Amino acid sequence: PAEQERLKQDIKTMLRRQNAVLVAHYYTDGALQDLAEETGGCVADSLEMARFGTEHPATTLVVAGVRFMGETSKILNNEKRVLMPDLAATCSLDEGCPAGLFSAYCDEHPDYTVVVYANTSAEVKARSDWVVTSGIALPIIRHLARSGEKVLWAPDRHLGQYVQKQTGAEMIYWPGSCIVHERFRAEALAEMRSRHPQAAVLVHPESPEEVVALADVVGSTTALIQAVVTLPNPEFIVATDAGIMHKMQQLAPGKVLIEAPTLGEGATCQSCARCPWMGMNSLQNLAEVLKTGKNEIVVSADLARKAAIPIRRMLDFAR
Ligand code: CIZ
Ligand code: SF4
Repeated sequence: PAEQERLKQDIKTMLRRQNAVLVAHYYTDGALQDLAEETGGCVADSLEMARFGTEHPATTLVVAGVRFMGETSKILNNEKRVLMPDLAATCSLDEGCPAGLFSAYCDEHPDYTVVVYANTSAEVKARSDWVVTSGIALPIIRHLARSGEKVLWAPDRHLGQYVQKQTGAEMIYWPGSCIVHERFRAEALAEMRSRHPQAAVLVHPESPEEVVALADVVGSTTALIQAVVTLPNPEFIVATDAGIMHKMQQLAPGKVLIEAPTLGEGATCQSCARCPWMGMNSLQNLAEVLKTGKNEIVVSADLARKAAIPIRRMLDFAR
């Protein structure tokens, strides 16, 4: 703890001296989330992280999250320095949607509007018409459906199918999934719910359809946090990355939070509902990048210009 305190003081000093601000995702370690808030940065979902970076005057953004979040920050703020605690922090959705193959898929379907989830590389974003996050996907797809557009959706097929059901849009899907959310199990969840009759079930739409079907609330991380604060239930069963519970518990200290069951739960599976890549962010490697300036995100000006168009379209729509 004394060591941890010293580390935090060092980080605070370096952030100040370098005119840097820390932006952390809800799925990262609680210590990082706390530090982001204590130092005037933000803890948020990917949409709010992107927006925060564009509005904050700092000249260095330190992004504690996964690679696509750092890239999005760099795309929107090409003149700023963007650092990440670990550049190997990727995402199964991003990894499962390589730009070359994706671009070919788009070329095969020229009459479709290309909508990609924020969890993609800069190259994939540059090939798209719209970028969306889970918090804004429904209204954007509804808007497109109303104007008669057909949607090519990538890369999370669970989220895509959920959005399709809600909006009735004509959609085709790239076959990607999140290794954390696809592990939630409907049968075990139903059983858990029957043991906790007072609990509300909160599900992120990256989860399989049969898990989403059991939810009292389906929504983005921000929406699920809001649900814990506003719903009267004393207990919540949470089907998304367990890192989110830090913020939930902070805002609603009296509520009981229960992790939803996952595949391989028990002796064979420690922290199944924890994104291994989000978990690569720590106070140690955060201090290290501030000290050395390593792990800077690079996106060429030309690529950033192209990828910024569909992201800005989303940000303008959300306004
Ligand atoms: O699962 C993720 O990586 C999420 C929920 C990202 C986001 O939009 O905040
Ligand atoms: Fe990607 Fe899933 Fe990890 Fe989010 S939780 S970064 S979607 S692998």
